[in-house]
Amino acid sequence: VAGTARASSGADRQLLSDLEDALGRRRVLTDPEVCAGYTRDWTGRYVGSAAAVVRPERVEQVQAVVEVAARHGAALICQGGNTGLVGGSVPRPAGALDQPQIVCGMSGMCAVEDVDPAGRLLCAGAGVTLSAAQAAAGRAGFHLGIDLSSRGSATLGGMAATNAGGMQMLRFGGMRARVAGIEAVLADGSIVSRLSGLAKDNVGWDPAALFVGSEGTLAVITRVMVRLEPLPAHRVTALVALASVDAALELLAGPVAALPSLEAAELTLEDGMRLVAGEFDLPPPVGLESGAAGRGGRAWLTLEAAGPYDPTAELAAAVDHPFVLGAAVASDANGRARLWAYRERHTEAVSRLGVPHKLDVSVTRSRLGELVGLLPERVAAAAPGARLVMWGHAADGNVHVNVVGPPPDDDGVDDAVLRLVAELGGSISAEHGVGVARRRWLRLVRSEGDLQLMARVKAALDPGGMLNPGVLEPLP
Ligand code: 2HG
Ligand code: ZN
Repeated sequence: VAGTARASSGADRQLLSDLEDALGRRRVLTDPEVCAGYTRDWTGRYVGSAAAVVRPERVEQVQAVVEVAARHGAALICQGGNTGLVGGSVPRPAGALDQPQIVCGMSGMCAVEDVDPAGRLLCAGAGVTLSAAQAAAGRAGFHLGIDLSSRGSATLGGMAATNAGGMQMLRFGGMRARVAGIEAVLADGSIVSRLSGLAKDNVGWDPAALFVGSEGTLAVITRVMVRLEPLPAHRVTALVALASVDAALELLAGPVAALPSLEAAELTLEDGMRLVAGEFDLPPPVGLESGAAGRGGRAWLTLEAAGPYDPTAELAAAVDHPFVLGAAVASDANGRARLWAYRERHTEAVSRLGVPHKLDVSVTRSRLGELVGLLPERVAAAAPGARLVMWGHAADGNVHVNVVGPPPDDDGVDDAVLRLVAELGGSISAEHGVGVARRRWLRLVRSEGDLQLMARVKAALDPGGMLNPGVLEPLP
């Protein structure tokens, strides 16, 4: 039964008792109701089956789990906040693998261990949530330079494993740029640790470069060291309404891109804004009823600027443009949160419509307008009558394409969207990773040589195929 511990066979019972011996009973969960929270993903599209969920609190306990898993030929699926959207942090469905599966929940490794103001570094257990890390950094006068709507649950380990991007990527980069060091347990139980905090250390390979973005397939990340940025004295958010996506992109490519203080530039569209406002009883966003809407409806940019001086005037000047239908501006925390809600609550709003097909794609900035323009007809052709909601990190050329309507296991619309993106020279995964969801399309954007390289590194580090089997592997 999906989501249920399946301690049916003698081998499984032995696995459980070995895990309990290694970790203590309270760190090994088998109750089906408790396990269900770990075996089902946030969207409900991916549901798997696990023999047990384990919750280590120290790196030695992670080593013990790895050792037991290796002895039993079990698969180990690491999970942070379970906010991933590609099915990579929940087990595979019952019967999909011929190994028992163990979910390794990392939220017990939840200590922020060090904040170093001089070195501008924060070191924490892999299970520390982004918001806990943000709070610890904030108390010392810093921020992490990375922010996601799922900050309350997403963990630093999960964000590193998936190379998360988010809303401030245009200014500070994604996790690959933010991670300064890492500790991880390999499939043979050995520990790799590169947490010296040295700004310069050029002795050979960088394990962080290998493990960030490896989606739990090469090692279990147990500690993460991230870079910090000084908290800006001023921060201002603007929600700017425009007559069309083309107008929004024109504004973004011109005066907005030139703003030295810009930290976020997010695009939302009329259908999504109406949906969010309706689902959460928010007042209509600025500009919803103003002016005439262009092809594809109105569009909004959520812009954020920050710095040592007040950037309000330069932001206002940048959006003083005939295309702008209206703008709302806030610089206090509550006012800013109210403006951000229209953007941040898209994921939640779409989920209320049903189980969405989620495509997280990117193209170069110069082709973003073309992509957003073509998507409605391609989606309508592949899935007549389906509802398409799009939004994204416009400055990164990243669009989140959500389609509600087709059954979860019908991937015709996924195929149509990803083929369009590949035609435009884009990527089938901008920031959510590959997981199991994008396996089928890896060959659209990676050569045989690339895939061989990945397979060889995987075989060298995880010869028994223990770590997140299936994830990041192309379908035959
Ligand atoms: C966002 O930017 C997240 O809102 C989630 O990456 C995207 O739900 C999605 O499709
Ligand atoms: Zn995103």
